[in-house]
Amino acid sequence: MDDARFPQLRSPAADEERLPPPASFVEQANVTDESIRREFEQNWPACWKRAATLLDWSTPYDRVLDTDDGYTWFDGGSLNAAYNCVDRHLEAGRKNQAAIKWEGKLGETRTYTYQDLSREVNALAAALRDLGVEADDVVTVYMPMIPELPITMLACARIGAVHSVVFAGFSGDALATRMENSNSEYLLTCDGYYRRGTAYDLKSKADNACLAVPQSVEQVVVDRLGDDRSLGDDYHDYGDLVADHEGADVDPVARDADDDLFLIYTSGTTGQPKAVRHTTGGYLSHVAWTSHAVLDLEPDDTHWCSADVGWITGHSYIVYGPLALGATTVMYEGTPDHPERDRLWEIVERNAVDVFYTAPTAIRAFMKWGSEHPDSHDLSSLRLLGTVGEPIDETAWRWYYEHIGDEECPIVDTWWQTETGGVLLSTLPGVDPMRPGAAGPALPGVEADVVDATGKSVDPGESGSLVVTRPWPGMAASLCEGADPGADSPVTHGTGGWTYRTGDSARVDRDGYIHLLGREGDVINVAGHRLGTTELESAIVGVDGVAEAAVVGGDHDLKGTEVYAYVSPRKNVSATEPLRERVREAVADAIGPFATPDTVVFTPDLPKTRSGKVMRRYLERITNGEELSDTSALRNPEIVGELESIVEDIS
Ligand code: 6R9
Repeated sequence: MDDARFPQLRSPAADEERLPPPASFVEQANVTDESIRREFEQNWPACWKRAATLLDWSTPYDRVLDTDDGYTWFDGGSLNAAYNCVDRHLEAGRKNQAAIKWEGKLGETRTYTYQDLSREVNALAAALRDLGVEADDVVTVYMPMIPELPITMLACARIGAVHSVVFAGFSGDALATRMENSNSEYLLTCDGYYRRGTAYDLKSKADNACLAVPQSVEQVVVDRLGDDRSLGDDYHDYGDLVADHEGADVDPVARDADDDLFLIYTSGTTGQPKAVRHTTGGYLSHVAWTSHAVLDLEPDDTHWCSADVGWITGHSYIVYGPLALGATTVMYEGTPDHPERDRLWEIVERNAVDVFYTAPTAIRAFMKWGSEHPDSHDLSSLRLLGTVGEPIDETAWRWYYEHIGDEECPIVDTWWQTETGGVLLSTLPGVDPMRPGAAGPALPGVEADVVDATGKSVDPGESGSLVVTRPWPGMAASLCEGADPGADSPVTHGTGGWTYRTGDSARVDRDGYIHLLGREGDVINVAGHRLGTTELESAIVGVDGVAEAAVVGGDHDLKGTEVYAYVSPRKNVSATEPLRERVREAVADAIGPFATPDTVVFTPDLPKTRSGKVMRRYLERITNGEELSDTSALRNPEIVGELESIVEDIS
């Protein structure tokens, strides 16, 4: 992808701008020592012990990084994640401090102190054990944004079980694929959830998934809707299980540093979602350290990351990072514009939120709704703002800085991925100047580069592929699998050194700040959600009457990218509205409604090379109204003009 989509990021003015962090922030920041990068540099990887010291270990580790057999962070050490996120805060005298503040639909709220959280986690952990869950078993969690979701994650962690949270917006089919892949025999879900005041069913999707997988599954269901519907007797009621185990005290199971903490599925370049496995020691250290150094969290803080716990952002910065540090974490159910467009600001004000972390796609929506919504609330509790998930353009950055932060709060534009576990690129808010539109340099201890197709570093200002050239504690354990030469692994370890190909394209400026330009290849990022084009295409070609399909991203003011599906019907099948609807439904069924194509373009043929490869790059240019200068590589160049006029007609 070239960087024409983000012209703001290319302007020389943006490259030179440096906004110092506000002095009032620096005075109190967790990390203010400018020498920190040098220290990490001189003493790498030993400096990462700073991250591990934020945790309590059952057994101290022997070495920070062991490279004898793969990459093991904090080798020899053992710890329990639930102990670190709950028990030790009780021992530190904070049992009455709020751990989770939950904002439900229409003004409904719940607060769990650390003491409450401990009680709930212990009761559920005991119940899971009674159901037969053992250490290393995979427990699938398919829940919306209710407190039972983090409680379940922590209950699993307490007994050493591996949770696999599946975003509640995924379809039953997508849930089944993930449960089958991980051979998970336990599913914790709920009857339904609320969105914009309407109740949605989840239980029947969960039931369909259980029917579709070969293994037999024990289901535990939270009664969220409270409508006393009969759900059948093939499941356990979450409330009853917890009540039956009230007062239980379950010893936290010490896990080796490289034992799995959880699995999470993400879209890759292949048709199948891939399982990303995160470790207990490295992952937890990394998210605790980045919550401390990048989000500047302190135990007394109220932190609000507005993501869904079903994605990695929610795992790391709603649940594990803030709770490991003993802070208060806010979670909310629903949408930012219901009941009113000031919902988020009302929540910030009422909970005196200190740190707010959201996605550029949300900021663009706030901007469109108008500054009167934040302006009508007292947001002076805010100290730091963060963004994650996609590049943030300079206009949205400034709006966020002025209207939400009142020019008093630094913004951290944090770049990372499901595979990285936690933040890898960001300014340190108490140390580095900010540059709107650039994520910033690599964090201390992290080394990143932008390279060309041969792996050579490109000059400042040139775009290329973003690579990370050293391991880091939060790296997924699954990342290095198949790292032997020739295997299709993103990690290579050879004469050229250790390299992880991130799949993003980027540009580095003269100060070493990295400007992200978007995904390379077959992954698109829609409203901060990663979608594999192959996954969508295979759902579409499964529709009766469809011959071929290609999916690309089109520029969108709010979502950043929207999904365009180019579909060619089979011979003698007409391109009708019902077919279009079936295409959309097929994607909603296979993946989830959030992935439904915004636009379905029917075409007699797709642009192809002489060898028959679909040229997605051409389709992307056509979608975005960009010139195609040379179509000589195509077998069917005539289709280009035809598609250009179809696309022009719809936009
Ligand atoms: C945490 C998360 C990862 C992809 C990543 C990149 C994009 C994330 C970004 C960013 C520009 C940022 N991305 N943060 N792009 N600036 N600050 O989002 O994980 O769902 O795995 O997505 O998101 O393209 O490769 P994940």
